Amino acid sequence: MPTVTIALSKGRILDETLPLLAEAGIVPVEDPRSSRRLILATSDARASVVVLRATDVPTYVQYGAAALGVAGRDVLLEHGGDGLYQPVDLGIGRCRLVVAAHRSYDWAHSVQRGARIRVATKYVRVAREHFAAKGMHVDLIKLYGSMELAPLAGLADAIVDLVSTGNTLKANDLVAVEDIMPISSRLIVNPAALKLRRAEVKPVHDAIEAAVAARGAAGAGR
Ligand code: PRT
Ligand code: MG
Repeated sequence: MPTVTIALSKGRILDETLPLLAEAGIVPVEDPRSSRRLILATSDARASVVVLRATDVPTYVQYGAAALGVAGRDVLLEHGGDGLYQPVDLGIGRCRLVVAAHRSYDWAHSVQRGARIRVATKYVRVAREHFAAKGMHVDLIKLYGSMELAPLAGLADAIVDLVSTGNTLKANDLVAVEDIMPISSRLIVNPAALKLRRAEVKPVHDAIEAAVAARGAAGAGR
Protein backbone atom coordinates (compact mmCIF):
# COMPACT_ATOMS: atom_id res chain seq x y z
CA MET A 1 0.00 0.00 0.00
CA PRO A 2 1.52 3.42 -0.92
CA THR A 3 2.07 5.63 2.08
CA VAL A 4 0.23 8.86 2.78
CA THR A 5 2.61 11.71 1.98
CA ILE A 6 2.58 14.72 4.32
CA ALA A 7 4.12 17.91 2.89
CA LEU A 8 5.86 19.97 5.58
CA SER A 9 7.11 23.56 5.42
CA LYS A 10 10.81 23.87 6.14
CA GLY A 11 12.10 26.84 8.07
CA ARG A 12 10.64 27.99 11.33
CA ILE A 13 7.32 26.08 11.11
CA LEU A 14 9.16 22.75 10.93
CA ASP A 15 10.53 23.09 14.48
CA GLU A 16 6.98 23.29 15.78
CA THR A 17 5.52 20.74 13.35
CA LEU A 18 7.85 17.86 14.27
CA PRO A 19 6.84 17.70 17.96
CA LEU A 20 3.16 17.84 17.00
CA LEU A 21 3.59 14.98 14.50
CA ALA A 22 5.49 13.03 17.16
CA GLU A 23 2.48 13.43 19.46
CA ALA A 24 0.43 11.94 16.61
CA GLY A 25 2.86 8.98 16.51
CA ILE A 26 4.57 10.15 13.32
CA VAL A 27 8.36 10.49 13.66
CA PRO A 28 10.55 10.72 10.54
CA VAL A 29 13.27 8.05 10.42
CA GLU A 30 15.89 10.78 9.95
CA ASP A 31 15.84 14.39 11.18
CA PRO A 32 14.47 16.33 8.18
CA ARG A 33 16.40 19.41 9.30
CA SER A 34 19.72 17.68 8.60
CA SER A 35 18.89 14.82 6.25
CA ARG A 36 19.60 15.24 2.56
CA ARG A 37 16.82 12.84 1.69
CA LEU A 38 13.77 14.56 0.25
CA ILE A 39 11.26 11.84 1.13
CA LEU A 40 11.42 10.36 4.60
CA ALA A 41 9.63 7.30 5.93
CA THR A 42 8.25 7.65 9.45
CA SER A 43 7.62 5.53 12.53
CA ASP A 44 4.05 5.25 11.26
CA ALA A 45 4.19 2.77 8.36
CA ARG A 46 1.21 4.54 6.78
CA ALA A 47 2.89 7.96 6.53
CA SER A 48 5.94 9.55 4.90
CA VAL A 49 6.98 13.20 4.88
CA VAL A 50 8.44 15.58 2.31
CA VAL A 51 9.97 18.88 3.41
CA LEU A 52 9.39 21.78 1.05
CA ARG A 53 9.74 25.49 0.77
CA ALA A 54 6.67 26.87 2.60
CA THR A 55 5.14 28.41 -0.52
CA ASP A 56 5.31 25.08 -2.40
CA VAL A 57 3.33 23.09 0.20
CA PRO A 58 -0.18 24.12 -1.02
CA THR A 59 0.84 23.30 -4.60
CA TYR A 60 1.93 19.75 -3.73
CA VAL A 61 -1.31 19.12 -1.86
CA GLN A 62 -3.52 20.81 -4.48
CA TYR A 63 -2.19 18.47 -7.17
CA GLY A 64 -2.32 15.41 -4.92
CA ALA A 65 1.45 14.82 -4.88
CA ALA A 66 0.95 14.96 -1.10
CA ALA A 67 -2.40 14.00 0.44
CA LEU A 68 -1.80 16.16 3.52
CA GLY A 69 0.27 19.24 4.30
CA VAL A 70 1.15 21.82 6.92
CA ALA A 71 1.17 25.47 5.81
CA GLY A 72 0.89 28.94 7.29
CA ARG A 73 -2.39 30.81 6.86
CA ASP A 74 -0.35 33.58 5.20
CA VAL A 75 0.92 31.14 2.57
CA LEU A 76 -2.57 29.68 2.05
CA LEU A 77 -4.17 33.09 1.57
CA GLU A 78 -1.53 34.07 -0.96
CA HIS A 79 -1.94 30.73 -2.75
CA GLY A 80 -5.71 31.20 -2.83
CA GLY A 81 -6.59 27.80 -1.33
CA ASP A 82 -8.07 26.40 -4.55
CA GLY A 83 -8.49 22.63 -4.39
CA LEU A 84 -7.64 22.40 -0.70
CA TYR A 85 -9.51 21.50 2.46
CA GLN A 86 -8.19 23.38 5.49
CA PRO A 87 -9.88 21.47 8.30
CA VAL A 88 -7.60 21.94 11.32
CA ASP A 89 -5.90 24.97 12.87
CA LEU A 90 -2.72 23.42 14.29
CA GLY A 91 -2.09 26.30 16.69
CA ILE A 92 1.59 26.50 15.68
CA GLY A 93 3.61 29.12 13.79
CA ARG A 94 1.62 31.87 15.46
CA CYS A 95 2.29 35.47 14.46
CA ARG A 96 0.41 38.50 13.14
CA LEU A 97 0.23 40.06 9.71
CA VAL A 98 0.64 43.83 10.06
CA VAL A 99 1.30 47.03 8.18
CA ALA A 100 4.50 48.64 9.46
CA ALA A 101 6.28 51.90 8.69
CA HIS A 102 9.34 53.83 9.88
CA ARG A 103 8.65 55.45 13.23
CA SER A 104 9.23 58.88 11.66
CA TYR A 105 6.60 58.27 8.95
CA ASP A 106 3.18 59.73 9.74
CA TRP A 107 1.02 56.88 8.47
CA ALA A 108 -2.28 58.20 9.84
CA HIS A 109 -1.72 61.59 8.27
CA SER A 110 -0.73 60.12 4.90
CA VAL A 111 -3.83 57.95 4.89
CA GLN A 112 -6.04 60.84 5.95
CA ARG A 113 -4.89 63.16 3.21
CA GLY A 114 -5.14 60.38 0.59
CA ALA A 115 -1.42 60.43 -0.20
CA ARG A 116 -0.14 57.94 -2.74
CA ILE A 117 1.42 55.36 -0.43
CA ARG A 118 3.89 52.72 -1.59
CA VAL A 119 3.77 49.42 0.27
CA ALA A 120 6.32 46.64 -0.24
CA THR A 121 5.36 43.06 0.56
CA LYS A 122 5.59 39.37 -0.22
CA TYR A 123 1.83 39.20 0.52
CA VAL A 124 0.49 41.13 -2.45
CA ARG A 125 -2.86 39.37 -2.59
CA VAL A 126 -3.72 39.77 1.11
CA ALA A 127 -2.41 43.34 1.12
CA ARG A 128 -4.49 44.27 -1.93
CA GLU A 129 -7.64 42.91 -0.26
CA HIS A 130 -6.87 44.61 3.04
CA PHE A 131 -6.40 48.06 1.53
CA ALA A 132 -9.29 47.66 -0.93
CA ALA A 133 -11.61 46.80 1.96
CA LYS A 134 -10.58 50.09 3.59
CA GLY A 135 -11.13 51.97 0.34
CA MET A 136 -7.46 52.92 0.24
CA HIS A 137 -5.46 53.12 -2.92
CA VAL A 138 -1.86 52.01 -2.41
CA ASP A 139 0.89 51.09 -4.85
CA LEU A 140 2.05 47.57 -4.02
CA ILE A 141 5.62 46.46 -4.68
CA LYS A 142 6.25 42.70 -4.70
CA LEU A 143 9.27 41.49 -2.72
CA TYR A 144 10.47 37.96 -1.88
CA GLY A 145 12.17 38.66 1.45
CA SER A 146 13.71 41.18 3.87
CA MET A 147 10.67 43.43 3.69
CA GLU A 148 11.98 45.42 6.67
CA LEU A 149 14.69 46.91 4.49
CA ALA A 150 12.27 48.54 2.03
CA PRO A 151 11.29 51.61 4.12
CA LEU A 152 14.88 52.11 5.30
CA ALA A 153 16.25 52.04 1.75
CA GLY A 154 13.53 54.33 0.41
CA LEU A 155 11.88 51.66 -1.72
CA ALA A 156 8.51 51.99 0.02
CA ASP A 157 6.68 54.01 2.68
CA ALA A 158 5.45 50.92 4.48
CA ILE A 159 5.48 47.12 4.43
CA VAL A 160 3.01 44.32 5.02
CA ASP A 161 4.83 41.57 6.92
CA LEU A 162 4.59 39.02 9.70
CA VAL A 163 5.54 39.94 13.26
CA SER A 164 6.01 37.63 16.19
CA THR A 165 8.17 39.12 18.95
CA GLY A 166 8.40 42.55 17.31
CA ASN A 167 12.18 42.52 17.71
CA THR A 168 12.89 42.80 13.98
CA LEU A 169 10.65 45.85 13.63
CA LYS A 170 12.19 47.46 16.68
CA ALA A 171 15.76 46.78 15.54
CA ASN A 172 15.01 48.62 12.29
CA ASP A 173 13.12 51.61 13.75
CA LEU A 174 9.82 50.36 12.34
CA VAL A 175 6.44 50.30 14.08
CA ALA A 176 3.21 48.43 13.35
CA VAL A 177 0.60 50.94 12.17
CA GLU A 178 -2.25 48.53 11.30
CA ASP A 179 -3.09 45.01 12.35
CA ILE A 180 -4.35 42.84 9.49
CA MET A 181 -4.93 39.36 10.95
CA PRO A 182 -3.61 36.66 13.26
CA ILE A 183 -1.69 33.85 11.51
CA SER A 184 -1.11 30.23 12.45
CA SER A 185 -0.44 27.03 10.55
CA ARG A 186 -3.17 24.73 9.25
CA LEU A 187 -3.44 21.11 8.25
CA ILE A 188 -4.40 21.01 4.57
CA VAL A 189 -5.93 18.08 2.73
CA ASN A 190 -6.32 17.06 -0.90
CA PRO A 191 -10.08 16.44 -1.19
CA ALA A 192 -9.77 13.74 -3.88
CA ALA A 193 -7.20 11.82 -1.84
CA LEU A 194 -9.44 11.97 1.22
CA LYS A 195 -12.32 10.58 -0.82
CA LEU A 196 -10.56 8.00 -2.99
CA ARG A 197 -7.92 6.84 -0.48
CA ARG A 198 -10.01 7.39 2.63
CA ALA A 199 -8.96 4.14 4.33
CA GLU A 200 -5.32 5.34 4.33
CA VAL A 201 -5.63 9.11 4.52
CA LYS A 202 -8.36 9.48 7.17
CA PRO A 203 -6.48 7.65 9.99
CA VAL A 204 -3.37 9.83 9.48
CA HIS A 205 -5.52 12.96 9.31
CA ASP A 206 -7.37 11.87 12.47
CA ALA A 207 -4.14 11.12 14.36
CA ILE A 208 -2.90 14.68 13.70
CA GLU A 209 -6.28 16.19 14.58
CA ALA A 210 -6.35 14.17 17.83
CA ALA A 211 -2.85 15.39 18.77
CA VAL A 212 -4.01 19.00 18.30
CA ALA A 213 -7.16 18.34 20.35
CA ALA A 214 -5.09 16.74 23.13
CA ARG A 215 -2.91 19.85 23.29
CA GLY A 216 -6.02 22.01 23.49
CA ALA A 217 -7.41 19.88 26.32
CA ALA A 218 -4.08 19.99 28.18
CA GLY A 219 -3.95 23.77 27.73
CA ALA A 220 -7.52 24.21 28.98
CA GLY A 221 -6.81 22.06 32.05
CA ARG A 222 -3.77 24.08 33.08
O1 PRT B 1 12.77 30.75 3.08
P1 PRT B 1 11.48 31.13 2.45
O2 PRT B 1 11.51 32.38 1.65
O3 PRT B 1 10.80 29.98 1.73
O4 PRT B 1 10.46 31.44 3.63
P2 PRT B 1 10.67 32.36 4.89
O5 PRT B 1 12.10 32.43 5.30
O6 PRT B 1 9.88 33.60 4.71
O7 PRT B 1 9.88 31.57 5.94
P3 PRT B 1 10.15 30.33 6.91
O8 PRT B 1 10.49 29.13 6.09
O9 PRT B 1 11.03 30.71 8.00
O10 PRT B 1 8.64 30.12 7.49
C1 PRT B 1 7.68 31.09 7.23
C2 PRT B 1 6.36 30.74 7.86
O11 PRT B 1 6.47 30.76 9.28
C3 PRT B 1 5.37 31.81 7.50
O12 PRT B 1 4.68 31.45 6.31
C4 PRT B 1 4.47 31.92 8.74
O13 PRT B 1 3.31 31.13 8.57
C5 PRT B 1 5.35 31.40 9.86
N1 PRT B 1 5.86 32.46 10.75
C6 PRT B 1 5.54 32.62 12.05
C7 PRT B 1 6.72 33.44 10.42
C8 PRT B 1 6.91 34.22 11.57
N2 PRT B 1 6.17 33.69 12.57
C9 PRT B 1 7.81 35.36 11.53
N3 PRT B 1 7.99 36.08 12.54
N4 PRT B 1 7.38 33.74 9.26
C10 PRT B 1 8.21 34.78 9.24
N5 PRT B 1 8.47 35.60 10.32
C11 PRT B 1 9.48 36.68 10.09
C12 PRT B 1 8.86 38.00 9.66
O14 PRT B 1 8.66 37.98 8.27
C13 PRT B 1 9.91 38.99 10.10
O15 PRT B 1 10.94 39.12 9.16
O16 PRT B 1 10.21 36.96 11.27
C14 PRT B 1 10.48 38.35 11.36
C15 PRT B 1 9.78 38.96 12.53
O17 PRT B 1 10.00 38.22 13.68
P4 PRT B 1 10.03 38.99 15.09
O18 PRT B 1 10.05 37.87 16.10
O19 PRT B 1 11.30 39.76 15.12
O20 PRT B 1 8.81 39.83 15.21
MG1 MG C 1 13.63 31.01 5.06
